[in-house]
Amino acid sequence: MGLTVKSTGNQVFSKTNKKKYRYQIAIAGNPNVGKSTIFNALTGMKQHTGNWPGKTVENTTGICTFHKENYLLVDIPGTYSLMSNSEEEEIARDYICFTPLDATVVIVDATCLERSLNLVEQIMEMTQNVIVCVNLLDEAQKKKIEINLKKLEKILGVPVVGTIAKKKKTLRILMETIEKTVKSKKKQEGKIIKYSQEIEEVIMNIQNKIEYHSSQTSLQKRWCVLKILDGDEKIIQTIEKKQQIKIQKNEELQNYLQKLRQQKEFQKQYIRDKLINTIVKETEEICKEVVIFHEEDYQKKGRKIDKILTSKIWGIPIMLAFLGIILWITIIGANYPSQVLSAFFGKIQEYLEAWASLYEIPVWLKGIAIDRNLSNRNMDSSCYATTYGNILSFIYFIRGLGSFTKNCI
Ligand SMILES: Nc1nc2c(ncn2[C@@H]2O[C@H](COP(=O)(O)OP(=O)(O)OP(=O)(O)O)[C@@H](O)[C@H]2O)c(=O)[nH]1
Ligand SMILES: [Mg+2]
Repeated sequence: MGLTVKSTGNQVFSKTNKKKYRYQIAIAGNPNVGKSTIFNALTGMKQHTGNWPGKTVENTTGICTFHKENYLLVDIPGTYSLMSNSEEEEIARDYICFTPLDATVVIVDATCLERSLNLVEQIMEMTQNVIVCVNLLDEAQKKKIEINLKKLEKILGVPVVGTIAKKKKTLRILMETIEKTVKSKKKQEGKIIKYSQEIEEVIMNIQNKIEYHSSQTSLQKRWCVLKILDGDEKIIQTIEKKQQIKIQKNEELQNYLQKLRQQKEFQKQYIRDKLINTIVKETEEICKEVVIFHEEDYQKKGRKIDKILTSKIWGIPIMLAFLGIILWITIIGANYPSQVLSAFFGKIQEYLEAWASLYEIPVWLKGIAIDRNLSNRNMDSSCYATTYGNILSFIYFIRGLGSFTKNCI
């Protein structure tokens, strides 16, 4: 059975009815890559989608029925990293990390694979059964970008599927891959990032000082160590609570860490940069292998614009200039179209009044249909609507710019 409306259904997951599904799948990815569009297509739900980042700020769940089996899909907020720098990142990280998931689908943007792959690598460090879904293939085609999906699959060691969210045929292939992954007896483990030799040695040392649960996989153990090394106390507390591992009260470990932090390169601010740099370099290398730009000039132009918009010198002034323009449109600019509309309706009213007098239309009917007060009232409400609309766009614009500056600058 394919993905018909009947098969995907409209059932909304309810917390009290957990037996409704057999498999639990997370849908993760950068903001604005089509997570909610794919989620909606698969579940038949109407989660809000739009062409600006940061709309989904909480987990949304829905059921997708495929080959008579129910899958609980969870649309988690879009993030650029899982270092828990923001509320969205924390929600996404905690969900992926501490929920017994059958698979995690990471949606990536085919038009900027490099940025998306950073998140893929981070997710592959923390959970098994990852499926990479390269979405927006139609946009990539327009920009003359080709991605070698087979090669990407081989390098990452996890299934890679190409999709165009609006094409159900491509989503069927995604569901088939999910089905194959969750039904496979063998837990799949993808490529693990190898850090420098000295970091790997420290990872081993820390690992030997921790008492893990027997149920923990080697991947989970490694991830715990990386977080301890990274030194983010909030994550460490969550790991202690959710996985019942003694970290802060583990004297041997704390003594070791204290000594380690005396070396400059293992101090929190340096080690985090090192870990991130390794991931970034790795994704750069992968992209060199799998992405082909058929129109170099187009790419160069795009990169130049990106460089200016996100540069430390020009980024903030450009953002302020945009804010100024929006403020001007909201307060002054919106009056011009309002005046044009007012003049237009005023003229129509004059014609209608002349016509009503000519045909001796009853006063009560004239009052309802073309009375000046009434039309003025309508004009007022249209003005209110315009202003309200502008204020809303302004708020959304500020939100968008906020995440833009946070993530790019
Ligand atoms: N051309 C094209 N547009 C797409 C595709 N997938 C999604 N879109 C569009 O991309 C925009 C963003 O999609 P969303 O589904 O809202 O993205 P999201 O990842 O849920 O975004 P956040 O909730 O902010 O994280 C929407 O305008 C979609 O219609 C695709 O495969 N091709
Ligand atoms: Mg969304």
